[in-house]
Amino acid sequence: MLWLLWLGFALGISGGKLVAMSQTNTRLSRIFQQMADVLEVLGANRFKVIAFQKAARVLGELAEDVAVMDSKTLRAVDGIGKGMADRIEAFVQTGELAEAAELMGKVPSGVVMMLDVPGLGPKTVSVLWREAGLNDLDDLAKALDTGELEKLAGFGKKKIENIKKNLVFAKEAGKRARIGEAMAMALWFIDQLKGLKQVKRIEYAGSLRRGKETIGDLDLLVAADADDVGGIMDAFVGLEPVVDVIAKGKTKSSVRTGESSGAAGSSKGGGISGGGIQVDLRVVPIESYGAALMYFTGSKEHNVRLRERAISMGMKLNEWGLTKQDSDEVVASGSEEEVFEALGLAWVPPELREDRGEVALADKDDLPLLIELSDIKAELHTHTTASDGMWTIEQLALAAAERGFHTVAITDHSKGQVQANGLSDERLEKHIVAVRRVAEKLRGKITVLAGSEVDILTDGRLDYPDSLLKELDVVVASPHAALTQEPAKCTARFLKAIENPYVTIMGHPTGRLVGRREGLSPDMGALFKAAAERGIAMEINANHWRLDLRDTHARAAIAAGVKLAINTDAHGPGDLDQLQFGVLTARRAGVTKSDVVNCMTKAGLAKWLKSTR
Ligand code: DGT
Ligand code: CA
Ligand code: CA
Ligand code: ZN
Repeated sequence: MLWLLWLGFALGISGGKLVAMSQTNTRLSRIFQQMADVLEVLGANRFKVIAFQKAARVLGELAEDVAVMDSKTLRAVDGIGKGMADRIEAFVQTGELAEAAELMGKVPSGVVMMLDVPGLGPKTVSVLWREAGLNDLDDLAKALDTGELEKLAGFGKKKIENIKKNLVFAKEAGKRARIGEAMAMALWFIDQLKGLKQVKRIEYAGSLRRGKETIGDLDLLVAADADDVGGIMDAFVGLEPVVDVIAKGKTKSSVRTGESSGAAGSSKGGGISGGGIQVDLRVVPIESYGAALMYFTGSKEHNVRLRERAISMGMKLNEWGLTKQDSDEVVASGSEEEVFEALGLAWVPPELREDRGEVALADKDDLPLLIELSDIKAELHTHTTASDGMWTIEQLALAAAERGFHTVAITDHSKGQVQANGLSDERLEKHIVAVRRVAEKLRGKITVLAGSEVDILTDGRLDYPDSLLKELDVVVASPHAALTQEPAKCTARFLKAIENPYVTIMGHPTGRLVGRREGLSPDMGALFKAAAERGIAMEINANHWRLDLRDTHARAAIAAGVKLAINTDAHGPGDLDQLQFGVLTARRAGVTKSDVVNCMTKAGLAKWLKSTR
């Protein structure tokens, strides 16, 4: 199971050891939480359930890596008893936990999937399975339609309506993996295969290369000689994560991995359930690599547009190349640039290939100069140990400095976020002093700003009084509760928050979780108008669970003249690496660096922050 450990590294590409640490903890935390859920479904002893829940929570928050802890230290961690410590050590040594697999075997996999439907807790799932005899999501859908569930105690009309709605969402979401998981998996496969001497080139194509927030399957493209294809395919289907070979051929093979990769969409499970992700590998001769990369990058709609253009120019375009219609003479095929050029087009960045007007822009050589990861110079939404983060103020600031940022804002949660240890008014006062102290100490290295991620309350008021907000340099106002509010109410709520004179950024404006929670649907047009007038920024939260504003929203935002912020919402080591997904989303929206406050110079950013007051 070495590849699992590698996934940890892949998720935090530049963080080195620290990153892998948090991944072991996170993975175990998820496994323990899922074991707690399954135990509860099975009606196990309550204390046993609680022990697993507690261990899951402790591991989720632990700053030190259990993989490198000595046995004594591990046993001394509050909330980790001897039994849990034994399990942790077994997992660290072998990369798996037999007990977890055994436990999962006692419950049909369809029942485990029910746990991933938002709003269905283990207690409800237990009743559905053990009393109503439902074994999977299809059973559940049928029972919802026939009205059979209304006979069960505790299943009122409203609850049933809610389950119905969430089931539709979960079924759709369950088919696709989040980009964070898909990216890690793709990089893992590429890393394994690029070392083969037969492989001349290898890249990921498809929706991943276009930076979509969710990925249906991975598309890998290899360049090699025809004689070498067999060996490459043998190596591919023999890789460790592969549990199922769907097809193995002379140009294409498809496999399925065993890891759920979040395909089941679970933020708590996602490890020991779920159906894995499909990986397609295609091998082409190096001469047609460019045309093939274009074809398999898609999107289908973009490809159709290009083929039409080729035909209108007396040519044919397919995965083998651009050829003359009458003679089949190859016009271009080796590189994407050559093919685009032969079509009279500027090279189109993959993120824009969605048939949203990009071909017309490429025709006029008028494509936007898209933002790049290296353009980001500031992080404006972070959490420390003061609320629910794993880093101290100084650790966080140093990590940001190491990335080459000139500014970082510390924005811990406000008091309404009780479960996230949000700061009371008094604690915030003290926290500001602590932040200023670190700022002084690190002067010359990085500018450290005092901020808050203040809750937007249900009625649009903020969770701190203006007198306190006034003391802060950065105020990120975000919704964390009432995330099913109806659109009109939610729009009014957010407009009120935007009007607050101290707000600088509106954070993750829908509160959705990709594949897990739909979130709010305010009238974005109205919000963008108000934000543009106030001169404040709307956030693209870069965490691959969030990614809101989403691409289409961000596109509308810049059209409305709204500034954007791209923040990681970092809670610990590795989280700053999430930035890549925020940048991909922005690129899909045609965002340039001048649209994004995180790309400003140090002085420019300071000036903008002042201007919002
Ligand atoms: P996904 O996997 O659902 O996230 O989305 P894609 O875009 O990766 O779609 P996929 O994996 O079915 O195919 C990869 C690319 O291959 C797709 O973006 C365009 C190309 N392609 C596949 N099938 C067709 C087709 O029937 N016609 C055209 N023009 N292109 C295709
Ligand atoms: Ca795909
Ligand atoms: Ca595919
Ligand atoms: Zn946050």
